[in-house]
Amino acid sequence: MEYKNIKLEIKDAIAVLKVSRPEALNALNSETLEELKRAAEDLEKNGEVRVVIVTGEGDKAFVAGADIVEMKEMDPVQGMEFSRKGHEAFSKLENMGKVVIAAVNGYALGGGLELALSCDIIYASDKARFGFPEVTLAIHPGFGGTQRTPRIIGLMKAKELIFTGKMITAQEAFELGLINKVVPHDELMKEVFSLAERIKSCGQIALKLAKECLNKSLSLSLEEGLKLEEANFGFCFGTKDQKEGMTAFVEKRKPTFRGN
Ligand code: DAK
Repeated sequence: MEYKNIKLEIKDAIAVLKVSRPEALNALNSETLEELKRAAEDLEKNGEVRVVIVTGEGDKAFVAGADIVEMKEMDPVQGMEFSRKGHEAFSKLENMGKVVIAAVNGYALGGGLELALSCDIIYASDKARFGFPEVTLAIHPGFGGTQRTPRIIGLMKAKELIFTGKMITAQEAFELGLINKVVPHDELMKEVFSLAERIKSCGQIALKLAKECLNKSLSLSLEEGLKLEEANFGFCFGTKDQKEGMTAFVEKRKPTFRGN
C-alpha cells in the first residue's frame, strides 16, 4: 500500500506506523490524516499484525500538531471537515482490535498529543514535550483533545493544560497521568518493542475483547459495563487460545497462541 506522509513497516507481527513529514516536524495535514485512517483500516484487516507502534520521523518530533499552514486559511466548514478527518483517523486507531502503542520521540503538541491519546499506551522519550498550544493560535483542540484528555487525567488538569497552552516535559506528563512511562531518549524504541513483544505473546482475541471493555468503561454505566464484561469474558471460553493457555499452564509449558 502506497503512502506519501507515513511509513509503515511490519516485522514479526509488529507494525511500526511512522508519521513522516520531517520538514514540518511531522505536522498533520489533511492528506496525512487520510493516510492514517487508511493505514489503521489496513492494519485492522492484516491478520499478520498483532501490535501497532505509532511514532514520528526523526529525532525531534512525534507530531508538532495539525498543519498550521493548511489551517491558516480555512473557513468554518473546512475547519469542521478537517476536525472530522482527524476524528475518523484517530477513532480508527482507538477502536482497532489490536493494541496500539505510541512511542513519543519528541514534540507531541496539539494534534500530535491527540494522536498519542488515541493510542492505548504511551511511552515517551525524556526529551519529549507535550501540550495543547491551540488557544495560542485562537482555536481549541479539534482532534479529540477536549474529550479524551479529561477522561484520562480528569477535568481540572485537562482545563489547565488546554486553557494555558503551556508545554510540559515528559516527566510532568507522567506525573499528570497523561502517559505511561518516560524512558531515556536512546532507549525509547527498545523499550517500546519489548512492551510490544510482551503483548504480542498474549491471546489476541482476549486483548481485543479487553480493549473493548476498557474503552467502553468510560461511557457505559457500571451495570452496562459489567454486562459487557460478562459477555466478552464468556466469549474467550469459545476460543482455541483459551484452551491452549490453560492447558499450557497445567502442563507447565509456554502456550502457543494462534489468535483463534
Ligand atoms: N504546522 C506546520 N508547520 C510546522 C508545525 C505545524 N504545526 N510545527 C512546526 N512546523 C514547521 C515550522 O514552520 C518550520 O518550518 P520551516 O520554517 O523550516 O519551513 C519547521 O516545521 C521546523 O519548526 P521550527 O523551526 O519552528 O522548530 P523549533 O525547534 O524552533 O520549534 C516547535 C519547534 C514545535 C516548538 C515549533 O515548531 C512550534 O511551536 N510548532 C507549532 C506547534 C503548534 O502550535 N502545534 C499545534 C498546532 S494546533 C481543529 C482541528 C485541529 C486542531 C484544532 C482545531 N478544528 C478543525 C477545530 C489541532 C490544532 C493543532 O494541533
